Amino acid sequence: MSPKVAYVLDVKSGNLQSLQNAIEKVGFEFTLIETAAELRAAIASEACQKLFLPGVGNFGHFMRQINQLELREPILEYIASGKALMGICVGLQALFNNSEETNNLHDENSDENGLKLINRTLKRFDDTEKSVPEIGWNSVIPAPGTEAAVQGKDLYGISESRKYYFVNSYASILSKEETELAKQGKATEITGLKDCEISLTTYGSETFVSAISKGNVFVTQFHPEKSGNAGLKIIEAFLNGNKYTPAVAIPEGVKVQHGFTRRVIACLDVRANDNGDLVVTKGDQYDVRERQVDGSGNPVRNLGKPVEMARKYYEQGADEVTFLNITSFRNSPIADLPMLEVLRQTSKSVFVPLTVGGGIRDIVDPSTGKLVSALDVASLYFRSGADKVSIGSDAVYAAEAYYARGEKGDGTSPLETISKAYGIQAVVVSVDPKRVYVESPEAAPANIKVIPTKYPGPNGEKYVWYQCTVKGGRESRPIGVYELVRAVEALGAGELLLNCIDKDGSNSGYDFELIDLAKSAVAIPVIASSGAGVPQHFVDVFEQTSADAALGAGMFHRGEYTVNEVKSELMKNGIATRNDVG
Ligand code: 1PR
Repeated sequence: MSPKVAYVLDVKSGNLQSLQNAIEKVGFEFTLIETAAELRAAIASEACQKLFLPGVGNFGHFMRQINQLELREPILEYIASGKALMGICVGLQALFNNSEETNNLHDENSDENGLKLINRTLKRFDDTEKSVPEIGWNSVIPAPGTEAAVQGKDLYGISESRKYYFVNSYASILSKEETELAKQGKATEITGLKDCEISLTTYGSETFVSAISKGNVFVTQFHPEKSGNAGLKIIEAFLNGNKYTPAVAIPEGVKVQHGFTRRVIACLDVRANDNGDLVVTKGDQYDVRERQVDGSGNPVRNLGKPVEMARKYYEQGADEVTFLNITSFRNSPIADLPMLEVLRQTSKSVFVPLTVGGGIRDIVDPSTGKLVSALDVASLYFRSGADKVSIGSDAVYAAEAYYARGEKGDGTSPLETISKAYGIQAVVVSVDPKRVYVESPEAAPANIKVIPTKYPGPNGEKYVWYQCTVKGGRESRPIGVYELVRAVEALGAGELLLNCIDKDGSNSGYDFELIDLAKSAVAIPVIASSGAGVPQHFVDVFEQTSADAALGAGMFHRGEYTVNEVKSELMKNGIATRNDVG
């Protein structure tokens, strides 16, 4: 029997915590390989039979890291040895010749070139018709004529009826002619794909290669470690050497909707209560204290324990879980060890993306008096199990500075430093705007985008602009949402979490005018937030806006509805969603 050990190559380009948790969850030990010497020793060792090559972020950076660590040759030697290799995301891309993501696409000697095992170039998705990056859940279908398709089996457990989590702006996109060839069962005739068994995914109008099995190498563009139980099955199948597994039976009456889905996110606002315990809370327009309590003041609303609630929502089918540490603008997150522990515990049992926000900025460590950079704070969150960090207040300051500099970054803001180090897909900007009503567009401050509103203000004002705030809505800033989101996209945000203080906790549905405004400004995905009160609100926001995801808090925390109920309502209304519980 082969030893139950998974080896993982650390190219020092991103965060391996989620993969470690997934490997341990399926009963294998996790062994990190950090140097060329260690990799060569692993090739020689009987104990090493399965190696992961995980990657996130920028292709050029990933390849440069491989070269700097002198790993290029040993990786090729490992593959030549015949032992099994599984690449994930940029770990798939590394097999290709090159990517449009690099600046040196045509330079034969560039240290950003791929391993050239697949003679193709990765291309960027067309962002005129869809959000880029692709962030979310999509189907992975074996190309017609491949062994898995012919046998009706699943390649390493990848099931057509399931969805998998993707985060990518670049992919091995097929041309129209290549897509046609693939449909005719001739995928091996496509340039570079001879000897490959491929699976395909469609995003917008583009079809790309989302998984490849070639000899002892198996690679996926999606993240199995973040794809719930469906993804854990793939990791398990790879580690157990089960190339073809019986196809997952689709229960009677269940209709599989193929394709990209809109996401449903459960959000947990977390803060210390008056006894110092971290609790999940929820406010009305950001006020999280109970009202009209006699005598002893207004305690923080306590809706439950963060780890337990996150697990519950995962089990109910939440596509992502977000924690917002809502008082860390006052406290230092590095002093907030319980929050780090919440992340550590949650990430061991929640295998969908975890985002954490609150207090991501340069700070002074209260225990040592030393400056800790926002990048270090983010790294601490990533090491504790977060997949993305969310920046609120500091992103507003960065956007203001961007305009003050004449629409330029200077590379020093937390938004820029974190997205440079971890990739834009790891950085969400959380926006906390308030409606400001005006009688006419001229009545608003200069250079602020004003829109007509269907919901006039208290004095009948027919126009509105959305003013950004910082410090949990306590301080308004002289910048509008439209201006802010354009700036943060340029500075390296990969996604927007679009709250709305007027709607927060109101149970009256999302603010579509705000969502349309943000979507018109950027190509990155937008998460609608604030105001969800019933499952129908999720249907409405997906039918009436192009929001990529929708987030709910109070309606889930108060136990009024479950995430499954939201998903059922979406399916009833023909909106593609991940139906993947269990
Ligand atoms: O500024 O980088 O330290 O980040 C602070 C983060 O904490 C920001 O993302 C900010 O939105 C959040 N925050 C700060 N104070 C509050 C508060 O409530 N007092 N919560 C707060 C914001 C908004 C949503 C909420 C939705 C959905 N919470 O996350 O969950 O509005 O609620 P609903 O579905 O019940 O309507 P920094």
